[in-house]
Amino acid sequence: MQPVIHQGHLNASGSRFAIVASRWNDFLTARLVEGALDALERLGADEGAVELFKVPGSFEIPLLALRVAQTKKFDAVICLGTIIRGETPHFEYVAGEATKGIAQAGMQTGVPVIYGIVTADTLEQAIDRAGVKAGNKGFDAAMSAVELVNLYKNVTGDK
Ligand code: INI
Repeated sequence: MQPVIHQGHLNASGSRFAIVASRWNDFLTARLVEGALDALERLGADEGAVELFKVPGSFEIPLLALRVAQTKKFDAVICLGTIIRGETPHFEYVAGEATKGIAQAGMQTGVPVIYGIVTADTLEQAIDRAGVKAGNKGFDAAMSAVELVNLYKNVTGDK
C-alpha cells in the first residue's frame, strides 16, 4: 500500500522570515546571511518579508530567536552564526547552549527555528562552509526554513 506523503514545497512566497545572526566572526557569518537571502529570494520570498536581527555572539542567538518566534510575526526563524573551536573549552559551552536553545525555541513556540550555525575546528573549515568548498550553510538553512514552513502549513491544513 502507498502512504500519503507530506513534503514541504520550496516556495517562499506569502511567508515571513526572521534571520537571527551573530556578529562574532562576522566576516564569515555575513556570507551565511548572504546565502540565506539568496535562497529566500530565489524561492520567491516577497519584498519586505525578511527581517534581520543581529546579536553579539552565538550564545545570544537562541535568546533572541525565542523572543522573535514568540511574536508570531514570522513563519520561520533562521539562526546563523560561526563558532570556531580554538584552544579553549569556551567552544563547547557556546556551541552546546546555542544548539540546545535553538531547539528549545522551536519546540516552545511551535514556530520552525532553523539551525544554521557553523561549528568548526579550524578557520579553514569554517570558511569552506560559508560558501567555499562545502556549500553555504546559510543557503541550506533558508531552504530548510522554507520547506518546514510549507510542511507546517500542510499539517495544520493552511495550505
Ligand atoms: N561566539 C560566537 O558566535 N562564535 C565564537 O567562536 C565564539 N567564541 O569562540 O568564543 C563566541 N563567543 C561569544 C559568545 O557567543 C557570547 O557572545 C559571549 O560569551 C557573551 O555572552
